[in-house]
Amino acid sequence: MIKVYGMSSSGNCHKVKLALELLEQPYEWIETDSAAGQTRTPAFLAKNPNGRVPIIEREDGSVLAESNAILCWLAEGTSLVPANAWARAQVMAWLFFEQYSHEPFVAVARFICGWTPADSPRRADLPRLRERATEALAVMERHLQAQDWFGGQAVSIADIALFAYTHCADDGGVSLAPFPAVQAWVARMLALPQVMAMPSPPGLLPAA
Ligand SMILES: N[C@@H](CCC(=O)N[C@@H](CS)C(=O)NCC(=O)O)C(=O)O
Repeated sequence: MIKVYGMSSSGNCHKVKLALELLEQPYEWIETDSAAGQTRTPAFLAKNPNGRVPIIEREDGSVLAESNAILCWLAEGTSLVPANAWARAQVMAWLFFEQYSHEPFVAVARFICGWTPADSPRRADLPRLRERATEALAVMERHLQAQDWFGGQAVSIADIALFAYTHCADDGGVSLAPFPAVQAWVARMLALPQVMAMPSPPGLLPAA
């Protein structure tokens, strides 16, 4: 059985949980609190020298890091990845978009609001992060005005990757209110029986 080392309130880790649930694949979840330094212990660094969750570990001890690489591996040959090469490349484009243009802003704003003290100097970054997060959501809105899903005609790993931090963007003070198509897509995702919302950060502080 696959082991997943992840933190339940992390969107990158939530992606892996959602994919395994959608694929109805059994797994063992090992709660690993990155905010408490559990990804920086010698034992964890031996598995992932980059010191971050999620990782998956197979029965032979081999390890894979990076949430979107994990999604690709888990979903290989399933309905969560289109068989057509062009459609599959579109899915990849959204995965790279998520890591470069979305997660560094939506997720980081949420991290600052949820895990740093109210007087943290990092809070000075929030206006810029929220601006960039809103730009990413506008790109998603434009796509979703014409299509129900990110990877073609059905839910795919692109939807899983983007859902992870989008559905709780408000935790970081990033509003979905200007984006009705994004809100409708979030509702479509949550209507899937295997898809659940992510737990809030342990100490969610006022977003302002
Ligand atoms: N690009 C990585 C990002 C992983 C990441 O940033 N993980 C955070 C939790 S969301 C972490 O483990 N941080 C611990 C640390 O930096 O010490 C992925 O998609 O898996």
